[in-house]
Amino acid sequence: MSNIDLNHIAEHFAFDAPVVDITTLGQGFINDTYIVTTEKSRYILQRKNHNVFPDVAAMMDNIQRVTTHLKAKVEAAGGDPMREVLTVIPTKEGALYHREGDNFWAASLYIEGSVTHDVADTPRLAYMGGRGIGRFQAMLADFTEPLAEVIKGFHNIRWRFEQWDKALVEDRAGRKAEVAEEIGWIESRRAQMLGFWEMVEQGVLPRRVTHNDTKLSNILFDERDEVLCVIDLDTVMSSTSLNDFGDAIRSYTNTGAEDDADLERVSMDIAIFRHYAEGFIEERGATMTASEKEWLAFSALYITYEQVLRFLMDYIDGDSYYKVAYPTHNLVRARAQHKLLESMEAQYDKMQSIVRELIA
Ligand code: GN1
Ligand code: MG
Repeated sequence: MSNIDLNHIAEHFAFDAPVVDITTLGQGFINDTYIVTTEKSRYILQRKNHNVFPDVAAMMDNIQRVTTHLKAKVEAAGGDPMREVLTVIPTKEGALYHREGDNFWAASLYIEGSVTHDVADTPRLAYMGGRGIGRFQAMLADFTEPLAEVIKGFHNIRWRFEQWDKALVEDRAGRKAEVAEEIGWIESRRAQMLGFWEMVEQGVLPRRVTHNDTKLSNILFDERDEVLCVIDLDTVMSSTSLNDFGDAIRSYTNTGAEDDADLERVSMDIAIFRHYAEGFIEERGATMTASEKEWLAFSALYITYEQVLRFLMDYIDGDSYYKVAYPTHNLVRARAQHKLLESMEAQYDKMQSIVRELIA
């Protein structure tokens, strides 16, 4: 990034005053993120990853439409739309992003006084995370226009099976033979998982706005640890929004790490499940259909299964999608996610009865 003149990039945006400082905001595997300080306020400036997001214009258009809708809802409820919803800062020409060569840049308002958390290590954080995503979805329950599909077939298991079948035929890294047992995990649940997706295809489960990256760190909290705002809207798309619940359960409830080599440590913490579900249903229960309620708990199994498939497929493909720290990293991840899936399956009846109890 050193050869990019960030001051020059920043000049293209409609900030409120001259820029005095630009610093890197760490982390982030996908985009490069900076904090821009002007004489009056602070902003987030991001270089969007064009490999992951081939159509940045469509992505920014999704974000603009969704945040416009959210702001109207927050305003009507007497909240502060500038603090409770992400604000896209356009360029001086009024565009939602600035293109410079092969790089795409976008800016948003920095929400002062906000904090983030990485791990849901207390019941309250799990509950608050559920409320944050539940409220986000409730405010978008009447957003019915289709959104651009920014990543093809993201949680569409039919599409994942197409990629999977091809990966097995090609066996690009010559690793297929050594993972026969793991391949069996995928095949034995194929019909069940396809059955879930068919309900989305047939409209039994409605398509809604789905965030698609509901980890805890994508929620901003205020100084009293109340939810302020859901961020990282790059992957908002139309699909079943149950998957936002499922992916949160996959990440919040794991007693081990996503890539834990010690499978003894990996399981689903049913108490954390309950706290997250409680917060989520409090906010979202009223806008859910009967079939969404019935399949809410299953979405955790579906998303975790999909994650086993994606890690294992990437191992078979020779690690072309996920960054790996060592040669069997994707295989270790697949095994750990499979252990989590088994733990969810063993506790599925309990998950279902918790959901039913909370909805009643
Ligand atoms: C990727 O944004 P990040 O790193 O949290 C992936 C998710 C996976 C996750 C697994 C765009 O998410 O779908 O669940 O890794 N995002 C994309 O850790 O592929
Ligand atoms: Mg993300």
